[in-house]
Amino acid sequence: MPKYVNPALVKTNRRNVLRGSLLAGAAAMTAGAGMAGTASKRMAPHVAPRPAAPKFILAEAEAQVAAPKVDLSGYTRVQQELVAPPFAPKHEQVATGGPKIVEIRMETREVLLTVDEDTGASIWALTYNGSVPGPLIIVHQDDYVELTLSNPAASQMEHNIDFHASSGALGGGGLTHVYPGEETVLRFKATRPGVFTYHCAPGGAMIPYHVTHGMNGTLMVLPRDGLKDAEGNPLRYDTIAYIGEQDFYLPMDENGDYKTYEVAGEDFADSVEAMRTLTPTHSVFNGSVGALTGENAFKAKVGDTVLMVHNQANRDSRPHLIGGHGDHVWENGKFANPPQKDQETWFIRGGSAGAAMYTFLQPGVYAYVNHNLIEAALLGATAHFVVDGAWDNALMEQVTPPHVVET
Ligand SMILES: [Cu+2]
Repeated sequence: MPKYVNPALVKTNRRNVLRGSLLAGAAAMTAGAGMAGTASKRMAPHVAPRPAAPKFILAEAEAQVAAPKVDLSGYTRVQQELVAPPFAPKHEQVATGGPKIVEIRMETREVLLTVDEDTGASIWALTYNGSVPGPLIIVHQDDYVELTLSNPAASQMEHNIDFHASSGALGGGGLTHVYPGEETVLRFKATRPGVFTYHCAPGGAMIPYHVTHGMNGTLMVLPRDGLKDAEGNPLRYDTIAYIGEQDFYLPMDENGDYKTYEVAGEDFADSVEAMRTLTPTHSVFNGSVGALTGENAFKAKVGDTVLMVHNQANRDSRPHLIGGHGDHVWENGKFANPPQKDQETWFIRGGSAGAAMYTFLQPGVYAYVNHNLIEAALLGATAHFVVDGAWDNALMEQVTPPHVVET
């Protein structure tokens, strides 16, 4: 079976791939940006040859080689151990010392993921480190992110990564195409504070295909002196709730049952047709229905302050915390702008991440939903916070329980 490393390999859909995507050409090319001469010996024999790099990408590669080297000798190197969502890696809210080079490692893993246990809906998810969303990365402004991106030899597909936080080369996408069995290292400076999406972007129809197969995540760049409210006072959180909202477009057969596939990439032709409807079959938090409810619900105590980081790499969303608020909301997710106060529902633009901070005032269960309630209730976009503590009657009290009224 051929690997699906290049859109052109999917015979039935070559036309779709090449039609209607501004980046189709750029994509084909960026695959070739990875340093001519070494590619052929690294490629598995059954993998299609890399397409020739267009002139502008070769020029970009040459420009890098010709550019003066940067002296980073004054920087301390640290390694960040990435953890699976919804958790955040160990980090400082206020940076100590000067800017650092933060080394991280991610693998492009293709994993069979059950999206909904009730229906058996599944997908060969394309992931960073095996999770949907990919891990949350946290650095401070002016740190360097130094990513080693590795594509296991067993993979079916080529992958790369576009960091919205970075500058140049298609967000790094042009410099990080890795075929099965390859790895690459990209370093970029995190010049702007905020929460930013990252995602795979191999080119053409493969861009939405990879993104809607789970290949996206969040990089949080904290201000060096930490978060602040609109007046400039420090804001601190007790925990981070990292929520990646994912729209899936799962192909169905003529009976309306979800189709299954043997390997990653095999669903490409069907997926393109499903994606063209622009109507997701699922819109879930953290990869599957129920990933953040029940036993998987977030836990907190009254008085705890949570920073909810919400990533949506493809499609608009409008999160709302039922029974709570956004005390401070960076709807666009960019911390150089003052947060909005006391929000009820905020808007996450597809292709971005946002952040909202809330201090729990009452115990009980809070539902964090996409307040397109059809998506929350029918498509899966619901998470729960279970909060312990003492009830405050001054804030709410059931004065009279429901009872039958004599008429
Ligand atoms: Cu990918």
